[in-house]
Amino acid sequence: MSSSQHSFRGSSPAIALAQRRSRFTYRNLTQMASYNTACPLRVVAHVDLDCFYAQAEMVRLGVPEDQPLAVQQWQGLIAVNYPARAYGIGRMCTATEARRLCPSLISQHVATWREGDDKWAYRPDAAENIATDKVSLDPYRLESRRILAVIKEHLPSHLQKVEKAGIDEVFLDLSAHVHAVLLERFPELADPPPHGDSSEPLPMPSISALDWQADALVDLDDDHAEFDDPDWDDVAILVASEIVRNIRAAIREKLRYTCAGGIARNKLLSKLGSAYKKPNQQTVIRNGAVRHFLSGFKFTKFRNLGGKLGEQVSQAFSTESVQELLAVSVEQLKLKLGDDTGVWVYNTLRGIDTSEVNPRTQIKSMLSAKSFRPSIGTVDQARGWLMIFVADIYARLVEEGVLENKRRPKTINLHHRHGTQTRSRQSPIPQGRFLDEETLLGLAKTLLNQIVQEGHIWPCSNLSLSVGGFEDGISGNMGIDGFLLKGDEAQALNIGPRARVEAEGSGLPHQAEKRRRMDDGGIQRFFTKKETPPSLGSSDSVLRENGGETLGRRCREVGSDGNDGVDGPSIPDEGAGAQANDQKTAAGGHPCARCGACLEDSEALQSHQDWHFAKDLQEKERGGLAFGNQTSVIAASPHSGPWKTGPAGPKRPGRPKKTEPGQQKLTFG
Ligand code: DCP
Ligand code: CA
Ligand code: CA
Repeated sequence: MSSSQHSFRGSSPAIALAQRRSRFTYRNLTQMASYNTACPLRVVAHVDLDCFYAQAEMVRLGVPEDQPLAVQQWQGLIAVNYPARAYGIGRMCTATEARRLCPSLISQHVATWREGDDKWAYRPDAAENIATDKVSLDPYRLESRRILAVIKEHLPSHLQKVEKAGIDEVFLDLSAHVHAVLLERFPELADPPPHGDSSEPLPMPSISALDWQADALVDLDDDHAEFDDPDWDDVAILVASEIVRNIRAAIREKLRYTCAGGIARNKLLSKLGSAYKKPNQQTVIRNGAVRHFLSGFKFTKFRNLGGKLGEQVSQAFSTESVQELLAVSVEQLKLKLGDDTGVWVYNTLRGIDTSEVNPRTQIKSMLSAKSFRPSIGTVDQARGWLMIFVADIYARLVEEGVLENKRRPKTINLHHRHGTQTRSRQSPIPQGRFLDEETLLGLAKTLLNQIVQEGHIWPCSNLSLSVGGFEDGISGNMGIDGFLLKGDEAQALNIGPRARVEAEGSGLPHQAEKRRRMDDGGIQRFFTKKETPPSLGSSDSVLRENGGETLGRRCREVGSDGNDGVDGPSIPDEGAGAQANDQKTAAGGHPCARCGACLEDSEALQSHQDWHFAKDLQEKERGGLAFGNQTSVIAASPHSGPWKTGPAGPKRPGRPKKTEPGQQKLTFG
């Protein structure tokens, strides 16, 4: 963006401005450049694609923009475009109901892999072939990457901080970029502070009116007069809003997608902002508007307050209203929720969120899975599925640069479910030699054979294959060492991985440990990376993104318009990934002992637990989890953007301290 593009208008008399002092200091300005999360001039944006899968299909099929279209998976709908929403169609509808509501609806089934075929494809008869097909999200994953690339291209490479927060959304910390633009447009800001004292206030901005163009502007709080001269936080947010508008225009122009944006001072607010006005709009929440903006919400719509924690808070204070809870003192909150949680909730209700935007674009693991209905009963069938899984995973490995030896996984894991028993086998992937599809398939089959040898494994209701432990490959010449297996790899391949079989609810020692750790976990127990299990209608968790079977809707989602709300399930890093064992369960369903989710039937429960299993694998690869050093305004809080800051997340319960090489410990129920 050039400085000539700026959109400030008007100017107050310079003398009047010189007499007024900014609320911000030179230090605050410098903090912007280093992405300091406590900086009061911080600017964060959230960009979320409108009805993403539906748009992807519209673009692919070249259908007119006003054509109602939904994306179907088996008999359910997983994405609905806005013209179709106008007919009352939402994710709650079945394909049949939707067509009744709108006979001209295009109901496009997702692409599938098919038993006996080595490619995913759009198949007209997919909906009737749930037994032989497996959903492929590759088309959406590819579009997601193209969109991310456009976003990155439109930000200066040395001043970007982009967090892919789901298959169709990103957070952008625009602070450093905006800082650079401010210095360019307001050269007075580059002057040294008076007396060299960085705690001196900045001069007021030399403008009196800001042109917000088409942005939806949240009204200011009552005590903020609209005609107040803008201070630097307003100017910063305006610059950020211009950047977001340009990015959205570029996505539209280059790839034909529309998206919504939210611009505010942190992730919490920007995420609420992007969902505020959809489709194809952006919402600005100035600092002076935060209180007004938040007061209309239920706090259960906030990041991290959608789950168990939110439930606990609403029970403790008999309300879900932000407005009502604002009257509660921090002392009362601490009393009912514990010190850390109390302080964290107190801050969150006031729109304070110091979690970082974390560039985390590299894939850590890939999973390909299938729940069988009906179950499968022979080794040949299982092998057939392994071929599909390997083809699915290998195609994604190629995208990741496995052919060029850029990145490659270190481990492969097979997970098998029979009744309530889950078995898994893991082995290293030999490094130092070219990784081809046959090698992977060979490893997968070896793992299957090991499970088969145990006996009593049929019928099988779920199989999943995953690879993980990605490492940057060594390109160029490799010494001979590179072609030799390291000790533990060789050992594991020779001896075969050891594994455990656990029955659900077996009450093994680690469960007790899990409970104990959670009990003393304070607020941390509420924060896991939120990847709503697919059977709860997850939209784009990493697993889903990485190819886990989309299981369609089983439980009611928030909202009835297909938009699952501002705290929707599409935020891998957010939300109270409720996982306490003592979770209350809804009447009549099949409760998950891990997270308390209530599933419709035992099959759904199994699939859901498979999701947990795969998540555990992912987490394991991420290594030990510890809290980042986040500070809150009131007190040090252990909360931070869970996981995202690499080590910023809760200690995962239920993880045995040590596993043998090649051993995968299951942590169901
Ligand atoms: N998704 C899914 N199952 C769900 C929710 C979402 O498969 N229960 C997929 C399809 C969505 C995509 O993830 O297109 C992104 O999810 P969002 O929650 O962002 O919803 P949309 O992008 O579809 O709609 P909106 O315009 O409300 O953001
Ligand atoms: Ca979306
Ligand atoms: Ca989303």
